[in-house]
Amino acid sequence: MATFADPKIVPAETARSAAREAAQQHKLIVVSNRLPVTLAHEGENWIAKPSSGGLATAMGPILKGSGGLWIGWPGDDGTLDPAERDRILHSGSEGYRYVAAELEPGKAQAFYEGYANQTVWPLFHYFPTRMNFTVESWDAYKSGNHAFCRAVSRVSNGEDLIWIHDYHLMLLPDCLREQTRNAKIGFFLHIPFPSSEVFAMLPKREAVLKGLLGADLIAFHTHLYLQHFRASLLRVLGIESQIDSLEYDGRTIHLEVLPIGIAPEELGGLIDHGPETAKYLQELRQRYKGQQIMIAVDRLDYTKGIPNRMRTIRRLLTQHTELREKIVLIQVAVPSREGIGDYQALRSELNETVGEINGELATPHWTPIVYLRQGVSRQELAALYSLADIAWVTPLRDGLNLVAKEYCACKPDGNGVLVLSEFAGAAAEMGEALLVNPYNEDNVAETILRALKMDTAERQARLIPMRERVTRNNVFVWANRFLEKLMASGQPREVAPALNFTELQKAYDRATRRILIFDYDGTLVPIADDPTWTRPSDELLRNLSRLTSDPANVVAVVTGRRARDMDVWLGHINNLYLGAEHGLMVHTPGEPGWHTLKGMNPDLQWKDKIRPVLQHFVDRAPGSFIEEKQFSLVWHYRRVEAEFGSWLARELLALLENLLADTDARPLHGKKIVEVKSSWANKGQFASWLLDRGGRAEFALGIGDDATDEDMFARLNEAGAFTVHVGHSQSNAHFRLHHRVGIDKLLADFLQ
Ligand code: GDG
Repeated sequence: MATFADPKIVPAETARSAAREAAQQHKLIVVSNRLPVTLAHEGENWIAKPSSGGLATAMGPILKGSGGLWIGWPGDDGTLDPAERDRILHSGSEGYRYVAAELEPGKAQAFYEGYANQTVWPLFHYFPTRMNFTVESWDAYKSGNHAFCRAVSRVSNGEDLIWIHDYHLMLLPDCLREQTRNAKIGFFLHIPFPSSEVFAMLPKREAVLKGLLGADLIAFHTHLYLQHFRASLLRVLGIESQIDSLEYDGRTIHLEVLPIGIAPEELGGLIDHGPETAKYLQELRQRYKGQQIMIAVDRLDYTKGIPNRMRTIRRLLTQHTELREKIVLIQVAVPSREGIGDYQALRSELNETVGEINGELATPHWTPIVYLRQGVSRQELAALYSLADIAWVTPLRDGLNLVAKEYCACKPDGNGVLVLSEFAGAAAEMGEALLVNPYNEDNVAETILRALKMDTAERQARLIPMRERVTRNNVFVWANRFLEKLMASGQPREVAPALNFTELQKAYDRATRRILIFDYDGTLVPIADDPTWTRPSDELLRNLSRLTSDPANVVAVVTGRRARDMDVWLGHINNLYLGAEHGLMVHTPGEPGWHTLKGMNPDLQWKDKIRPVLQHFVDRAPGSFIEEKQFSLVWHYRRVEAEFGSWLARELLALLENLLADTDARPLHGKKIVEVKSSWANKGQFASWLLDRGGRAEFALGIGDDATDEDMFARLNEAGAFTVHVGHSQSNAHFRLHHRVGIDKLLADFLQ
């Protein structure tokens, strides 16, 4: 059996020092809703009381080593003078700085108990009917996040490692990103990320996702939560992602699965080396001699399934009377969020249920449920875990659940059974536990019965591997991995500089001959849900007419669309060159109709082979449709459910690669489309042709927003043109415009 001294196990010190080393190069700033100390009244005075969570234990050495600091709310009521508050906080410090986030007076409660704990918390734990939303609570959430942002900005030099924790601060990454592109911002979500179907119910869902996307690294406890997050990005914002990253705002955002660990030595070590724990344990053993003990430790929260547990024990003791006086459930239930109605109701419900069960079943020598509606010390907690034959950990939903891991750490001989809800994130790592569906109380009762009867060999065979894992994947290793990932992320990518309008204007004004090429959708007009809705605005038509009426200008609009659309929308503008079907079809001013570029005549036999394939995808995905152009076929899936559409598109692309292998046609994945077209039909060819026709131009400009514009940029760059990418993707263009509305300004400027 492995022990903490086992050399195979990553010693906590190694992990600590690696993280410390990483953090030493930058200052580390940890941000969480609460500081790891709480300001509390002691008689007349305020004192700083440390809280001994695993996070504080893990971060302490790293923060000390990096000269870092921890920002959070210290739990005061706002009446303390700030200098005095900081002095008291400093007196409680563990060798690094605590910085108080200054929430607006009277807003701390609304921030904590509003959107965070009455909207996000219930919904993310799959309790939509408990969700409560008000505009005021959203305002308090926003202003709370801004207050944290100000606190970080005051102490950060813009180059730090910033590690933000949890659902209270989901807007903070983006608030900070607006102020700095150089800080590395990491976000860890401690609670579940729900299925996209459930997430979609969240009021302000777009703002929450955009808030998170300010980070360079976003990490979750389980792979499932990460997948839910990706699906929500696609469904709510239409953002596609890879399994471990996504491109957004010109940055690569990394996604990670990092289940948090515990500090096993901190708690487990108390069993052998803590005299208080040993004494307490001895007393408990004496007290419960001859009985099997089941331990449950939870915050008093409706997600933890405490009433279900109470109903289950009643059922067990009613159906199996032989268990009476033989088993005891010790339930530690620490009051929490007592200002919220649901929590008050739960507290009353449990008082009543426990009272009823004990009243009905207890004997003069025995009480079936020992209910502690209060916290116990870490020493007592370690003794209780060590005493217990069974840990009864059955939350209805839980981000991870540390109690499951703590129990394993306090069972050095492995002689115990972990009964664990499959809806706790910890279940993903603790497959040897007896996994149960907490909603099926019959099944939980049977499982508890099985655990009570389990022999020592099976108990050990199950618990020891989990214990080893808990020891190895401890909270130091977790923090270390997060910081390593964060250090490696956020490497600024080569992004083109923003377009300088003044410079461009000067060059435009100086030139006596100019060539201007514009893409249509996403550049001159916004992308619309239906491609037939993107008719040009009157203002755009006026601007294009005025540009083309200057004899110094050769102006073209080139698009992937059909010639027919371009004719209808732009055909009446004099002197405007038009390129359709990615430039393969051309309309030259002064000449009637359209012709193919350079008289090309591509082989189109592949169309007959591909059309039925696309039709099959249309049948599978209601809302999708085929667009037939002269030289290409397009499958549009903008109106298909986002995740399904994207999945089918990937399948279709793979299929087309095979089917088209011996033709000159190629599939292209555009914005919510899959298009098949001749490989040599591209906007680069069109740009070449126009440059030849335009003669010696002193000024050339090409603007576009999607992948099909890249060939045009490459060709125009060779000609020394201004090339401008609209948006945030990687591009060959020399300049970048954040948003297409900038084009309206640009056209207006040219025409001044
Ligand atoms: C959130 C997520 C995720 C409890 N009673 C006492 C006491 N505790 C300690 C336990 C444990 C902690 O509190 C509770 O942690 P959980 O993981 O069970 O749950 P949450 O508080 O809801 O935490 C959760 C976690 O964040 C970490 O990411 O696992 O899913 O909801 O450490 O031991 N400690 C003491 N006395 C008590 O009476 N000393």
